[in-house]
Amino acid sequence: MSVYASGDDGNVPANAIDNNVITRWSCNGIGSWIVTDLGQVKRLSSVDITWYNVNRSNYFVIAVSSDGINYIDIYTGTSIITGLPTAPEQYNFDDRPGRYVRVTVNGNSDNSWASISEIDVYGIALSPLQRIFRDWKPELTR
Ligand SMILES: [Ca+2]
Ligand SMILES: [Ca+2]
Repeated sequence: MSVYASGDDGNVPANAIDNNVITRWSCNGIGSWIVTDLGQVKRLSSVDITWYNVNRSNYFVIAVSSDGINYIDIYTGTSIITGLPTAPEQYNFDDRPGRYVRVTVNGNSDNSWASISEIDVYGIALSPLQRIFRDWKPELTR
C-alpha cells in the first residue's frame, strides 16, 4: 500500500494513512488531491475521512480507479462542522472494485487548504476465505 498527493506543505501524504489522528496531510490549493494505492483491486464499500479541522466544511470528491489513470467519481460531499473532538466521517457508496482511491479537496468554508488527518478505506480483499464472510468489511488501509 502506498499514498501520494498533488503536493504537501511538509505534512506528507503518508500521514493520512498512519492510523494516527494527530498527524495529517496538508496541501494548499483548490483541487488538491491525495491517492491511496491499495496494491491490488479490491471490493470497496466506504471511505472514512478524519478531517484535520472540524470547525469548517470541506468540499470534496472521492473517486476510484483500477488502473490509476481512469477514475470514476463515487461520492461528492461536504463535511459536517462538528467541533472537537475530531472523529472520522463515513462516506458510503455501492460496493465497487477499485485499487486507487482519490480524494480531491476543493477548498473549505474558510480557505483553499486541504488537510486530512486520516483516510480509512473499507471493503473486502476478495480472497476466497473473505468471500465467505461478505458482511465483514475490514479497513483496507491499516
Ligand atoms: Ca487508518
Ligand atoms: Ca494521520
